[in-house]
Amino acid sequence: MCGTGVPAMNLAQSLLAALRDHGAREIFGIPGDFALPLFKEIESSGVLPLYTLSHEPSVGFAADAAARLHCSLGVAAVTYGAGALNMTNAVAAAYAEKTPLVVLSGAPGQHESRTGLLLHHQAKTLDSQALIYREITCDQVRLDDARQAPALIARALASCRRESRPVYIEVPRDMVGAPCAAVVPLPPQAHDAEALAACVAEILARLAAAERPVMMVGVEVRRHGLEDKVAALARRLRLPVVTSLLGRGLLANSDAPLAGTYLGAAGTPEIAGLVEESDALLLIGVIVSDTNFGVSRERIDLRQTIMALDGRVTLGYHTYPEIPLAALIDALLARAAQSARVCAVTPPAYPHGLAADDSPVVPRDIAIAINDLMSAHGRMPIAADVGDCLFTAMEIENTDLVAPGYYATMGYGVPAGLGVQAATGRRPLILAGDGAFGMTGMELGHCARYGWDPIVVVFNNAGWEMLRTFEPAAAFCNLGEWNFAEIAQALGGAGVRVRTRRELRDALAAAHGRRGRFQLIEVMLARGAISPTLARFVAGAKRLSAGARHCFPLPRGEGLRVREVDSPRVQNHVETQ
Ligand code: S1T
Ligand code: MG
Repeated sequence: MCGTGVPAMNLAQSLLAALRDHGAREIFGIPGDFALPLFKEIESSGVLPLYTLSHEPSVGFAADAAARLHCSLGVAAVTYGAGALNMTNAVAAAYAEKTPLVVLSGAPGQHESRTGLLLHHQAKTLDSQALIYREITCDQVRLDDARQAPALIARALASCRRESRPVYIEVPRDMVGAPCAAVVPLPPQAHDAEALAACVAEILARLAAAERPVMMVGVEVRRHGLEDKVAALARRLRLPVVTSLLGRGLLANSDAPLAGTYLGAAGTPEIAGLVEESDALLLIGVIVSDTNFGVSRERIDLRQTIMALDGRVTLGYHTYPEIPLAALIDALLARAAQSARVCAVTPPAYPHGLAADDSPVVPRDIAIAINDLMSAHGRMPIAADVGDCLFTAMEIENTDLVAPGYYATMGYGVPAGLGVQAATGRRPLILAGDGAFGMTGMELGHCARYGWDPIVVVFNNAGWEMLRTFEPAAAFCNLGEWNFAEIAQALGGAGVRVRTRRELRDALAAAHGRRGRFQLIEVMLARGAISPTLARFVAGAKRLSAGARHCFPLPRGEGLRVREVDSPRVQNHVETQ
C-alpha cells in the first residue's frame, strides 16, 4: 500500500505478480479489443515474457507444453468470445491430461455490459463463455470487484496447482487499471496425517506380500514435479517401473529400473506380461483411459491395483480420500525400508543404425534415424502430434516428450514444440503428420522473431493414414500431396524433401548442424506405410472391437462405479456419483 492507503498496484499487476509467484514463467497469447488493456499491462510490466502466435488453439497448446516442462503453471491469454472460444479444444486437452493451465480472458467492461446491446464476440449471453469454460476447467473467477480480486486469484491459482487442471480467469477490460492489493497465496492443502500413515502402511504391506509388484508412472508424477522422488522410491522398493503411454518420457533422466512404456497389445510382449501378470500393480498418477489401457491383451483387474490419482488412493474396494500425491510419495519414502527383492529389469532396446541406402523411408526408419542423431549429439526434447508420428515416437529413445497421448487432438505438435523452446531454451524435435501440420504448422512463421529453431519432421503420406488403417477404402482420408518443404522457405525456415533412408540421415545431420532458423524435413511416405506400433495398436483395437468383452472393473467404493462395456468402443466409463 502506498501512503494514502490506496494499493500501489493495479489489478493486472497484482494478477501477473501472483502468476509469477505461483510458478508461471511466460504467457502465450493473442489479444483482442476486450483484452488490449490487459496485454498492454503484460507488455509494460515485463513481469512475464509474452509470446504471441497466430491461432488460439496454438496458444493453448504452447502454454500446455510449457507447463508440462516447467512442472508448473502455463498461461494462455486471449480475448473474449472469438479468442477464448476458439481455444476450448486446447483447454479441454489440458483438462483431460491434467495440465495446470491458466486461461486469462479479456471481457467486456461493466458499463458496456449494462447497455442492453448485444456486444460483438457475444454468443448467447455474456455469461455463456464462463459457463462453457466450467466444463473444461476446475475453477472459474471473474475479477469484477478489485476488493475481491486478490482472494479470487489466490483461490483459482491454488485450485490450478492442487488439481493440476486448467482454471479460467475473466478480466473485464475496465478492471485492469483498478487499484488492487497484492495476492496472498493460500497455504498448501492440508491432509489427515493418520489417514496418510494408514494408507502408506497398507500400500507397503501389499507390495511386500506380492511376488510380482510393478510400478506404473503417469502424468501426475511430472505435473507435481515428483520424478526424482518416484525414481528413488522405485529403487528403494526394487520395483520394475513402466510408464503409461501418456507418461512416456517420464524418468528419462533418472536411474530408476525403467523397463519401458506399457502399450498393451501394441507394445512388447515382455512389458505387457510384466504389467498384466503383476499381483500388485502400483499406478502412480496414471489416467485410467483407453489409450493407456485400451489395448491390453489381458483384462487388468483394477480392483487388484493400488491407484494414486486425483488426490486419492484406491486399493481394492476402498479409497483414502484427500491424499495429495506429493504427501503420499514423501510418506512412502520416509517409511519404506530398502527392499532385498531382486529387481531384474531389462532396459528397453531402441533401434539404432539406420541403413543409409536408397530404400524408401518407412516410419520406423525415422525413429532409427533420430536415435542415431541423439546418440551422436545428445537427447533432444520431442513434441509429437497425433497420428503415426506419435506411435513412431514409441521407438525413439526415452527423452522429454510432450504429446496429447490421451486426449489425442491434432494440431498440438508445432505449437507445443515452440512452447518447449520458449519455456526451456532447448531446441526441440517436432514430429507431425501432413494432416496435423496443416492445422497449426504455419505457427513456424513466428520462429524468426523469437529466435526459435526447432527441427521439424513432417510425415507426409498425403492423407489421414491413421484413419485409413481403420478404413482402407475411405477416399475421404486422402489429402493430396502438399509441398511442405517449399512452405518452410516462405515461413523463414529451411526445408528439404526426402524419400530415401540416405536422404533422411543426411537431412537430419545437416539440420542439426544449422542453428538460428527452423529446419523442416518433409519425409515422403508411401500410402499404407505405418509404424509397427501403430499396426499392433490397430490390430489390438480391431480384435477388441470384434465384440471382445473388455472391461476394467474399477473399485465400487467411494463413489466410483463402472459401467461394463462390451461394445466396440473400448472405453471405460468411470462415473462418480
Ligand atoms: N481433428 C482433430 C483436431 N484431432 C483429431 N485427433 C482428429 C480430428 C481425428 C484424427 C485422429 S488421427 C487423424 C485424424 C483426422 C489423422 C491424422 O493425420 P496425419 O496428421 O496426417 O497423421 P497420419 O497420416 O500419420 O495419421 C485421431 C485418431 O482421432
Ligand atoms: Mg498423414
